[in-house]
Amino acid sequence: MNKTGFIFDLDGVIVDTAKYHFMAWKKLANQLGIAFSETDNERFKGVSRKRCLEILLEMGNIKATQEEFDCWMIEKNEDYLNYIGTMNENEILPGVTVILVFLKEHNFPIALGSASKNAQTILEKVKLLSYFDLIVDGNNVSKAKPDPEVFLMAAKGLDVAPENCVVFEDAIAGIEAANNAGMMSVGIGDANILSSAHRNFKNFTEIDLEVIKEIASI
Ligand code: B16
Ligand code: MG
Repeated sequence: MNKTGFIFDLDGVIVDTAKYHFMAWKKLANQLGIAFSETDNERFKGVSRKRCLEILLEMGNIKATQEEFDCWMIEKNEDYLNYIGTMNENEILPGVTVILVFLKEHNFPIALGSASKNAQTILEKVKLLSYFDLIVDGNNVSKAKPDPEVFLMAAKGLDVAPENCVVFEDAIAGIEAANNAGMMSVGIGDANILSSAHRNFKNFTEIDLEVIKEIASI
């Protein structure tokens, strides 16, 4: 039987980096005189850095020159990298490591499928990099979720057919991307929000190994 490939989103699935993204966007928003709340930050989850800045500037009705835009992108990322500077394995979301250890022990192909350009740095910081056979992130893709590009690239890299891949995602656009790729989508978070997912769990502690075995048909 063909092996199942497991693809993990990063922010909101493996670690909660959204709070650090929020701090960095909030700092820039304050500087530009734009009101920016945690609710506004929800719109930024799973969205590329460039698109996030475009949305922020639209919110503030600010027209930026290309030079300003590039400068604010760099500034936001430098602040973000500062905030995540002290991240360590204590920030891995509950239940994630147990699943990764199990998948690795059973030789399942594992990939990361994230919009972040800082994915590798974060996996290194939380000491999970060695679990991943492949990283597909914001540095590799040209089309953002809900386009299936990121997950199709991961399936190809893992040499697993899309229909044999399972995607763990916390964002609506990510679930749609997985569905568009013809993969099994597993929503991590609020089932009412992630209603288009094939399976839903609040977090990884709800996914016991029996569920993984069932999904992987072992
Ligand atoms: P960066 P994910 C996404 O990660 C975040 O959810 C989103 O808020 C962020 O803007 C995006 O990565 C880009 O991140 O600025 O580090 O390149 O959920 O796709 O893992
Ligand atoms: Mg996410």
